[in-house]
Amino acid sequence: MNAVSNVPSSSLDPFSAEYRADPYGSQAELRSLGPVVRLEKYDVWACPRYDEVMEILRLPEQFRSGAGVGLSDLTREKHWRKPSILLENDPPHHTRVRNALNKVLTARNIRRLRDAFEERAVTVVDGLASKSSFDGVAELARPFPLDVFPDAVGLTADDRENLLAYGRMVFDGMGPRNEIWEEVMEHAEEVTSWITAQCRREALTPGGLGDQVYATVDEGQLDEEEAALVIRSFLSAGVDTTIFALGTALLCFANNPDQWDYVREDPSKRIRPAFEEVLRYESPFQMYFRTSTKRTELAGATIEEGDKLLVMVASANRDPGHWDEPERFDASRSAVGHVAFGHGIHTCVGQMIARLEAETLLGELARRVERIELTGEPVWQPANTLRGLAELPLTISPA
Ligand code: OVM
Repeated sequence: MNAVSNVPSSSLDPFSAEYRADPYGSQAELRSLGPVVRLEKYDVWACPRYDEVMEILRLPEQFRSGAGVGLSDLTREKHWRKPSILLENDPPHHTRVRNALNKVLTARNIRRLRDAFEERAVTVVDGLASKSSFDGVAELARPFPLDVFPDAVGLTADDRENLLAYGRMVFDGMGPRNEIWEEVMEHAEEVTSWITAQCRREALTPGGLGDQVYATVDEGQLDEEEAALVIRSFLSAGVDTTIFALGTALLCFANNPDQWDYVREDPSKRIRPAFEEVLRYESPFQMYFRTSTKRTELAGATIEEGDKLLVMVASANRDPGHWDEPERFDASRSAVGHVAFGHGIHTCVGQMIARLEAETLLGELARRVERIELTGEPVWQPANTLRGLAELPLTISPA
């Protein structure tokens, strides 16, 4: 990497406790420095503005994922797990896997999950009726996805806490080897072998999404090993992200009761766009990397082959160069164009499931709960690339 240039640089560490204490302040600082900022500590290029984030995500041949979407270069360093054939892969192999998966995650197929999700949302909200106060993460945001999503995939094992431990390994493992990294990797071996066992065809419920992935093997689109890795991707990407999205959604509405009133006036129409605004305002997957495949210019900076770029999607989602009053949570705005699900060939393949989870759980709450109020300080989970709540003390009043 060429440090001698007019590109601004910063000593800011996006994987530090100081950064996490005020991520949006730090992101604003980076955005004001320039479209591309050299991060001294890691010798990578931070891209905190909307336009460059979009440009990078639109050019997967120039800015590849196959060298890893974390800080380490998988072409040079051994990864803690076998790389994902979706997340950490490039065309043409990525394209074949993605096409097979698109046949499974169709709108029609996902619509079929709705009844089960709705039923579960009713049960979860029923469980709160007798409680004067509760933890919104432990009692709402966490149990709901942890139930409905693995059920949809067809997971038969019941020790599902392993999914939480694994999710943390996957997302925190994209950061540097800091304290968080060391802590979550402590049980990597046991958790990984549990996950691997759950991804076998025999372990999955017939007819579930996982079983349908295996059906593409019978049609010759994937091989057995690829099918197992695709199911591993479901279990990697589909749990923590939705738990964090639902937790921050509750916080957004607790902090903005007028917005909750607005949504409650017409939940069936307003929940979905409101959830997009939650994702814009508090993107669960805040940042990840791409690797340059050749020397190129990006917003005036010379990027060398092999350089890592930090794609700061959460920052892009609050870029005042793109959004009107980005610091305001506004459930009535159109958050279309947010990049919380990414953009381009790697855009979140599970986004329709995430939206269905949000719509069913938040929809049930909107119909039954007049007010969501904080009873204490929310606690953010220390994490390297995700942002979300570990605890959210709440009280609710029935409608
Ligand atoms: C995967 C994977 C893991 C984490 C995140 C993700 C956001 C995908 O294993 O494919 O997408």
